[in-house]
Amino acid sequence: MVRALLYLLPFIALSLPLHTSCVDYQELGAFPVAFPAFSTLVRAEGRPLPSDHVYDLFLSSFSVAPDATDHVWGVQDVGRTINEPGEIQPTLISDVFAWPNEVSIVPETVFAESGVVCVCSGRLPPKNNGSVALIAGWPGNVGDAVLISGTPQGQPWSYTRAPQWVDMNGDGRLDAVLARLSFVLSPPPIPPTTQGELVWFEQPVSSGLQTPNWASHVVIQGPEFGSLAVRLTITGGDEKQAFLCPEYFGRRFRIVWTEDSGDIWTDPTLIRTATIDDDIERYFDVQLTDVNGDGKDDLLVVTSSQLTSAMGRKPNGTVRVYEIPEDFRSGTWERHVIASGFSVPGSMTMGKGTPGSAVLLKRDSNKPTILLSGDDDRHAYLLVPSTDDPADWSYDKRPLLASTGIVGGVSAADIDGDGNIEAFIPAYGEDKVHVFRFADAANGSDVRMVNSGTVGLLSPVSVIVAWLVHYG
Ligand SMILES: [Ca+2]
Ligand SMILES: [Ca+2]
Ligand SMILES: [Ca+2]
Repeated sequence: MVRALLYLLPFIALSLPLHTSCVDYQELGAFPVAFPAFSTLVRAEGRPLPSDHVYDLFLSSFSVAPDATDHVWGVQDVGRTINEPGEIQPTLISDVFAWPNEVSIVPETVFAESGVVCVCSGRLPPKNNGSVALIAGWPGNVGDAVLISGTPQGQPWSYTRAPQWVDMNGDGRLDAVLARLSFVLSPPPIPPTTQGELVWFEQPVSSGLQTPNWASHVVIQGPEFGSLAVRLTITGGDEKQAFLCPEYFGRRFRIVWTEDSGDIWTDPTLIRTATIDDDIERYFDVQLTDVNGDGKDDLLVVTSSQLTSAMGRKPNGTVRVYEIPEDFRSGTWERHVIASGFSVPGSMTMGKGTPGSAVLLKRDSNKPTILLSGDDDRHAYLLVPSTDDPADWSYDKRPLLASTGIVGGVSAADIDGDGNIEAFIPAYGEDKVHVFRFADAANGSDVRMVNSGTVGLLSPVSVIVAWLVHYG
């Protein structure tokens, strides 16, 4: 339905002069995938590999049409053909999932076996219940999906981001920890009611890879789309296991840990949370990485813009960095907003959001440029640091790509070992994945590249469709 609208509507050709002073880039090309949504690059492991720089690419794709078949794709050693992206031919991993979201690989440490793909899917109507599923055998003849996330009769949940693998009960087996969302759509104008929670699925004593319906345990209520497992310092210099929990609907950003000295999460009375921020933004994504190049990890966080007239103001989608305090349980997280002013084009903004996911284009010790998906604003951006000074948090936001529809989850790595970073940008409305290469500009040079794209006028679509597309 949305696709038909897109193609029927007139496009406006728009040439964007793109200008960066400390990063050089080129679009290598693109390859066709219907409705590409999430992209994930994973370092290949477990099989004879030609070099250290071997990455597999995973893609999810879904359609808003009620009877559509959705797909999970993989590209083995995507670096081999990266200079001719048009020759990239994804391999079908599965078409049994309704609304597949993030696709990733399960670390070899989980099952002592490489090549296990994990798929998270959405529950949203008109599709079926969401799930967390394991598929063994990648690359090659993959097996059937094993759904570890509970019984079909239970409450329907949607899973967006890949699990964090942590041994939560101390039995030596890594368990799957995820945020999940459940909500019920009502006839407009009644807004959907939402419930989010951080949950872990307990790896069974044996045959975890063949066993469906792992026992589930809820840690806290709130997180909906994602959580990130981290080990952070406390007073005295020790480290503790914790989970960073952005909340989109809850409009707060928290961290959760257990007071158990061995980081065992089975006693609910020992679980604690602290609020990192709650400035009414919609917290959407978090990564642990050294953003400013001072050698210490920071939190790279995206908050999403969405019109909320009921509150009398329009929240401002942002990219921001939090510096981690000495003791994460009690310290203050210093915030630096490095990009803001994102908005969804058009008059129909309900249920849409911008920006989307961010990834560091990290090559060496320099302060890295950030690649950012604009999501519903139909662009991809570069956030280019103004200087290499770690104390300078100013960035220039520069458009990299103008698309005809939603820009999906971006991914980047040096996938062919040439020292430059390659990035994949799914263009949902174009049925293709764009491929870019980034390099440091030569000293003193001012690199410039002109890219042309088209911007489509997306006519108003129903709130439900907007919700589905954004959160599928
Ligand atoms: Ca365990
Ligand atoms: Ca840092
Ligand atoms: Ca490269």
